[in-house]
Amino acid sequence: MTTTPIPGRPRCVAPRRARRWAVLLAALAVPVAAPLAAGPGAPVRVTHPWFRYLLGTIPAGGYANLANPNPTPAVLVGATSPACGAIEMHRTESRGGMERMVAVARVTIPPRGDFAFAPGGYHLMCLMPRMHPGEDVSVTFRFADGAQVAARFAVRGASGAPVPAAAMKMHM
Ligand SMILES: [Cu+2]
Repeated sequence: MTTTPIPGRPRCVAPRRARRWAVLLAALAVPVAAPLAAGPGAPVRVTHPWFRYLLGTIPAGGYANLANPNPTPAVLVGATSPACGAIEMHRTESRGGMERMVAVARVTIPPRGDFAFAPGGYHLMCLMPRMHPGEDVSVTFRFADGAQVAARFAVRGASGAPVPAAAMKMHM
């Protein structure tokens, strides 16, 4: 599966070396998550989920808040959606005034804590998006313990503002 770079636009994928480091660091950062602790807890709660959609040829950023109601960490290892060719988890870094995105393999939601995918920080990167502003599309989060949590993501346009119902039929 490949994406076609848009001339003049940076591809939204991390350089291979950065990605390897990100995977390694992510692996080190997870303290062998709660080995066989308590059984499956309550599902992680997903609130305010939305995508910023630009064009079908440009990855769409996905944002949401994830709340872990359990006394053990929840380790998110990926997400899928029928509206995306693939979903990567990215972190935006700024270094020397330059912003770039680094792919991360996993994200840990602390016990009874929250984790935010938000503009300028961690986000879901929906590659080859198939969606239109005004719709909502399904995303399934996958966790290290095998749990899956589905959420409906509202699709917004470039501004990130909620799309009024009247605009829904226009599909941009
Ligand atoms: Cu990204």
